[in-house]
Amino acid sequence: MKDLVERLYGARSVLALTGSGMSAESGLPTFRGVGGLWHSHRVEELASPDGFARDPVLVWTWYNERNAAHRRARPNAGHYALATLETAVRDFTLATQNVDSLHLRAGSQNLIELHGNLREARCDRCGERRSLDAYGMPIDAIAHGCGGRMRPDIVWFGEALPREAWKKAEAAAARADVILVIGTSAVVYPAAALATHYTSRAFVAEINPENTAISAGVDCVLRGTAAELLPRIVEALP
Ligand code: BV8
Repeated sequence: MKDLVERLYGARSVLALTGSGMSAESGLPTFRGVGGLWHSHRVEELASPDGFARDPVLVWTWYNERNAAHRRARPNAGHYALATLETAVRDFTLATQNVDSLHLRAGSQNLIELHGNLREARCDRCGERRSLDAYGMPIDAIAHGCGGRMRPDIVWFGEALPREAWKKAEAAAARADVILVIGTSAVVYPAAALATHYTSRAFVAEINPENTAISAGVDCVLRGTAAELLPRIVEALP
């Protein structure tokens, strides 16, 4: 950890990439861990355009449940530590795969939501948007007047990431002196590539209680949780 703190202190530019493990200590289930989201649902049925076309009510039922869980959840000490770290680093970018808005609620400013978020729905035909409150999308409002369907403002498997968001994340990875990879199994692309393919010079540190697809290739592995390690790292900064 000492090496990482020294590098963070001397860094001009830092990128943090987070995944669902970031929100585990806020009580939200991860995707592939024990009791993870995918264990009770098949990915294809829920997080894909085909799945939505096949059964929009099932997909919205799942996303409404998650939206309600997100709103009940609170940012944890790890989310707040990243918001504090952003104030200590001149050029700090936070790219998250999460759609739970917890980084936003913790005060992170330069935030890129690579896979979208659950704050809004949009019509898949005319693009009209509708904010999602704590009750989510009413099932009888999925069909839109234009003939399209209201869908979560989320990036599903097989869909391209938002162009601007991806370009910004790629550029942040390319100029980063340090990349923190926190709470992700690093199996979903292209997000995972930010820590491996889009950087030539960064010191890459992984914060995760378990081994991941990129553990063997990073410069520093801190085996622990986001809410435990991130505050300690920030507190150790001179
Ligand atoms: C695309 C939706 C092309 C929102 C999600 C190579 C290049 C490009 C694409 C691909 C490729 N190979 C394969 C693909 C296709 C696919 C993909 O990556 N498949 C994987 C499964 C093999 N990628 C795509 O389809 C992407 N689109 O490539 O489009 C294209 C281009 C042009 C034009 C048209 C098309 C789109 C990917 C986005 C999919 N949407 N989410 C939602 O429903 O939430 S992905 C989903 O997985 C979530 O966003 C999630 O965040 C993400 C990654 O999972 P993790 O966050 O890592 O969660 P996981 O459970 O796996 O891991 C949790 C980790 O936390 C664990 O390591 C655990 O140990 C750790 N942990 C647990 N507790 C803690 C902790 N860590 C710290 N503290 C703790 N307390």
